[in-house]
Amino acid sequence: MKKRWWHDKTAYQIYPKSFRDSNGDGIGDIRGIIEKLDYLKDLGIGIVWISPVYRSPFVDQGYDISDYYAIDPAFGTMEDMEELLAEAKKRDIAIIMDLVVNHCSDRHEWFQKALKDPFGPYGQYFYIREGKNGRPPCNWRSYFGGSVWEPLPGRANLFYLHMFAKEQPDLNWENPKLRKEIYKMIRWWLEKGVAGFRIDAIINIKKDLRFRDFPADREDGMCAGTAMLACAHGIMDFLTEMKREAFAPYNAFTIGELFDFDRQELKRYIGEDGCFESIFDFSPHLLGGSDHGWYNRKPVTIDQFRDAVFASKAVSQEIGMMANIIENHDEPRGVSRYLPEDGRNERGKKLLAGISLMTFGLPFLYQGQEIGMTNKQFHAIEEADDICTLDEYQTALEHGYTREEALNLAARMSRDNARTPMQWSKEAHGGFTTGTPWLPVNENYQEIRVDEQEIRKDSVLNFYKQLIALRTDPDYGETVVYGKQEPIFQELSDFMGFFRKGKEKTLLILANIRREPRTVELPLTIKRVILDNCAAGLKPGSPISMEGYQFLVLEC
Ligand code: TEU
Ligand code: CA
Repeated sequence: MKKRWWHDKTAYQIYPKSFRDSNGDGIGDIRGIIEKLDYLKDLGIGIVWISPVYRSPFVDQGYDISDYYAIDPAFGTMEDMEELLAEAKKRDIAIIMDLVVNHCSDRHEWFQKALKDPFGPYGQYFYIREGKNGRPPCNWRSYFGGSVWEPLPGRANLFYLHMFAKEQPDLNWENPKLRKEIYKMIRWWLEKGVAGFRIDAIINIKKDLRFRDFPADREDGMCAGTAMLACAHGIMDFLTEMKREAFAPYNAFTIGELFDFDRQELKRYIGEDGCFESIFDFSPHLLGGSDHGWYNRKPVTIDQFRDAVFASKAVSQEIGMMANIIENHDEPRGVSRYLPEDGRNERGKKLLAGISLMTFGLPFLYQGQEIGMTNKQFHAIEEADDICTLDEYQTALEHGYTREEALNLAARMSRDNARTPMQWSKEAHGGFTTGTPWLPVNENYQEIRVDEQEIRKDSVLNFYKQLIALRTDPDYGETVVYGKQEPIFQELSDFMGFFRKGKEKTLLILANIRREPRTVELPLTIKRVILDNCAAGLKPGSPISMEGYQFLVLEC
């Protein structure tokens, strides 16, 4: 694998609205991020992705952009952004922005002009089509519920396409003028000093232009819009052009968010000839999913989780480095989702951290993960802010669940779980704001908070620091970053074991993912315990006995 500057880094996602509020208006902001750069540096972070801070009406929390060249006043000013870039640079932290170019906001001037003149040049920036006698052109369902087609106001039988909310019209990538506008905008930000981009929902930019009906997958007569993606060919033309025209001249770091792509084609996305530097590894997150909605998701076992990670790494480590995540702003908190109930404690959280950081890949943390933040408690659906949660709640109701059941089902996967304010201290609202936070802080902020974990040696936070430091460790760094990953003990249940075989060192990683202890027969002799989440130590020889939820990194 050709070495890249970012391979030994650890990355961190900031959801700016909930990270740190510097002026007491209840909304996190860019100055708040600047305040916390030293915290990130101390954690060992080398790359920071900031979710969208562009001007936006916030129908989808900034993923609906009305001006790509402006900072939303809720987050600060362009000067704040420039200062953030300069301050991050001083600390050797690369800042990457969110690139949301599958769609924009319906308030964007392009769309406003398209509304005025659907057949004019800006109409060509979007997908505007005739309906079937006033009904949508086809039966695709949007990600957030309802048809992907919305009537164009004041125009009989004309519709525009939106894969996400109706306030997020899809941009027409088939139009070379639109593509040029986007590349120009990307270069403008790279010129300003951003190191690259996390690229939102990018697989959606290529449509099957036949816009035909698919067999319905729910009683609503519609079919998930994603079904179309398998029939949409030729996305690589767009992606390689974008790389050539926008990213490559600046050597930008790019990380794609893709769900529906052909795993056989990974080589085209990452690695030496890939159109991106990296993409997120969502293999564990896809487990248990259902076409019918969140209410119908299946529980995921530890063994399924492990096998999904192994299967993904077996392919990707031959090609390039994907990014390991356990959660982000769209997913529930990993510790609430993947750990069995009796393991949702500090020991279990360290184990999950260990798995995520010791498997082959670029570790990508989400704010609050490093202190083991957990899902939010929902008492009523009115507490939900996220459009996706509200839609999934409705879907559950429509399928006969009671309001209480529907609430619990929606809460399990809600995107608000990870969007509650960062828990900095035991002060009001976790020290996130001196005002009233836009989304209430998690009720457990007194127990789970940064200031307490910073000074306690055996905290989750300090375990993360140790794991992160291993990537640049003079003795073990090469093995942790590039060592070949080989599974072992796959026949055991509720257990995850693997080697990382580097040029000079071999590490053995063992995770006993259950409450009961167990003994494990080791195939090699152990030279040293590098990390242990139990501080239980290890007696020489084999078999070894492992405690419940013990996690070990051993040198053999
Ligand atoms: O997410 C893309 C995406 O596919 C998600 O909608 C995902 O299916 C869903 O969140 C699962 O609950 C990106 C952003 O990360 C997300 O926050 C945005 O809402 C979305 O794009 C639209 O921009
Ligand atoms: Ca603020």
